[in-house]
Amino acid sequence: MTVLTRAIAFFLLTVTAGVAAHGRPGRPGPRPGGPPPESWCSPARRSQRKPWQTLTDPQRDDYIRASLCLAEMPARHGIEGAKTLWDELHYAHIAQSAFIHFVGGFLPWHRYFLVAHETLLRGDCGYQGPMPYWDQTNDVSNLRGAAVFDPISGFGGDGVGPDLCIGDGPFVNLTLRFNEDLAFDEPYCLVRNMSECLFQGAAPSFVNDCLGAETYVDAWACLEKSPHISGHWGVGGTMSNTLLSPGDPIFFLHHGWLDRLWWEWQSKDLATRLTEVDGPNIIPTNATGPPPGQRRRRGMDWLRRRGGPPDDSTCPGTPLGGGPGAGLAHGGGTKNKAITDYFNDGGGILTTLNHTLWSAGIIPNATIAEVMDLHGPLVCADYV
Ligand SMILES: [Cu+2]
Repeated sequence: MTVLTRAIAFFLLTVTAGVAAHGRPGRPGPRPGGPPPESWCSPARRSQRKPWQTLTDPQRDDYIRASLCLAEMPARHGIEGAKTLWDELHYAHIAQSAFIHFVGGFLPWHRYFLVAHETLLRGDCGYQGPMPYWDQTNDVSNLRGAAVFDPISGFGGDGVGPDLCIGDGPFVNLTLRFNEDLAFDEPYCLVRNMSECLFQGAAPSFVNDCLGAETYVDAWACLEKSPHISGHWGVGGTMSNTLLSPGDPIFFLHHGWLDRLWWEWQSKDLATRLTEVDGPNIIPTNATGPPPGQRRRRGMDWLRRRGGPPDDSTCPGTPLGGGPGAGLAHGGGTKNKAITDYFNDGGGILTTLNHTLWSAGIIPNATIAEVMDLHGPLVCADYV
């Protein structure tokens, strides 16, 4: 059994483990042992999510400190090959990449992953400030000058040299371990290869198109393409790899922005959109993994060859054409019950509120229903 099939087997086994309590270390939480009532998340309890640009210098410093702490704290979730908590977060995304992208659960799973990340930041590394996100509105024409990439107060800048490892900032020595196939024998660096051109899909005009969508499927497919892909490809390198992207700490700020946009869309009609989810629960082909026969590609090999944008020919045509969601939004999922039954979607090929969300044991499994409301007890956050 390869490492990857072992991981998938682990995933399929543990994803059925049920939904447990929601105690969250580092935050005021309910008593362990039972889910809190819906009313638990009072405004005073909500985690504040703010644009990075609005954080004070001490808040930025503390967030960077806590992020570096995650990359040093020993792994503790039983994941083979993981040395640090950062590795474990990385693993949780890589191991199920084919089940969380280009599917209806894309937005809910990444919301849940933000909670997993926040839980570790606060519980293991003592972070107490607001959760930052990357508001990209004003950075479209000046990607490299964006505050988030400041080498002193931010996440450092572009890649340099032949390997395009980042050349400055606090994460210059960050070590990534898991490769696309979950092998972990050859650590590698954080790579960036910025493209302002590929970032253009983050422009407000495209964002506003998504916010105007009428249905969940249209909103999800729109958001996952541009601005989502535009942020990944605009930063490039590690971020432009569908599996490996959470290795770059900017990933969590990018997905915070995307989640804010989903919440903004939901907030236009909460009566409907707090329970509206749809789309396939699995992609028809493993579009996010390496081609057959190339399973053993190393993370660094991939990044060396494709450290740049996946396809320059899409530039300057914006928004990105043929991206995720295209042709998938209304079906195309597998009918292989051996897989779909594990998600608790009733055996069908469409994503339901009952769909199981899994984080390799970093936080308890949850259902999509539990992350739909930002003010529910599981997420309990506010975009301010
Ligand atoms: Cu992802």
